[in-house]
Amino acid sequence: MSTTIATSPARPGSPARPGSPATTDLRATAASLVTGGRGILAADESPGTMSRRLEGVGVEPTEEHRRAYRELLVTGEGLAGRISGVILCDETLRQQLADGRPFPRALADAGLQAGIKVDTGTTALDGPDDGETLTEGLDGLAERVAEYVALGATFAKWRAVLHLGAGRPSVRALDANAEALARYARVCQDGGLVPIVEPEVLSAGGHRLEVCAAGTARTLATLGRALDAAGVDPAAMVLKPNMVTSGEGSRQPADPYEVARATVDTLRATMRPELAGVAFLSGGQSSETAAANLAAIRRRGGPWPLTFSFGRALVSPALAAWAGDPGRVDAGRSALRREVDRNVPAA
Ligand code: 5MM
Repeated sequence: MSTTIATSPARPGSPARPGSPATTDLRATAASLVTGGRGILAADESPGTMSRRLEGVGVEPTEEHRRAYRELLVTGEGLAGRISGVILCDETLRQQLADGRPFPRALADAGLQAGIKVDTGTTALDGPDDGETLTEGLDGLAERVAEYVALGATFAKWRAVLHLGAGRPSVRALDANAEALARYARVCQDGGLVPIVEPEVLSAGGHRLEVCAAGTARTLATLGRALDAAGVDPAAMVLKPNMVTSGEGSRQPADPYEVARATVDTLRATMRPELAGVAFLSGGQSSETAAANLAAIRRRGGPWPLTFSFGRALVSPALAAWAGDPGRVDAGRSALRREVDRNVPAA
């Protein structure tokens, strides 16, 4: 099966517009997030999302339960050799572990970097019935970045959401979200945070892999042009894309070989080789499927480190194993460790 990139690429390889003052420190931080086979744990569900997930395992959705769950995630033994950092939301970044240490301090003590989700969520792009969204959060971003740096964060994350379907993603959705992602990335680099740039093409639907490949190619090509125009230093950022898969409702799911070929080919056609790295989201795939697809993507290879920045594929088993029971914290940690190990290549 061949995959056609139905869009003009972002001229990978041609020089970026000069302008970003990204330093060698930022480039080193970006590289450290994605090298050595290590990945990034996405534990940045906003309070509303986290509360729904707690309720899903029968736990009362209080601030203290959200805090205790995140403490479980970041205090497992041996995480530092396997993950480089943890993305937190604003609430968690300001919370403390039971021993009184702020989360960023506890992460640093464990050899892990603290990341912060700085987008403020999605809004309807053209009205409530439109179905497409724009991610917001640029207002006051420079000031918030300065505060997050002071609180100990070294990197940030912003997630744009693109939908597949008739006429989707629309040019308006692509342009608006790419512009916001690029402005976010530039503000972060100017303020001393490595931006993780997350354009997620959702997997909802029963479509074939080629549909996802075409939508992802258009998304990444638009994003690449916006990043260049904003003067973002590609070597001081991490891209967090979806894998190119068939739709989650597809009757004939693409196998890991097909996913890897389409994913890497799409990335190669659209993104600069100077990127610090690519850390994939899991996008609702099962833990097993996400790990198998990532392993195949790594085998295919690219000019960048290829790793994971999974949320659900890493933490769902841990949340279920813990289920709010203080006596099952170790069971939760073991479940997380198992999923992390599944995605870290053998040395
Ligand atoms: C962990 O969930 C993140 C934030 O969710 P909300 O802001 O919607 O509460 C989310 O951005 C996540 O980091 C990415 O979608 C990747 O997660 P998955 O589960 O797809 O790997």
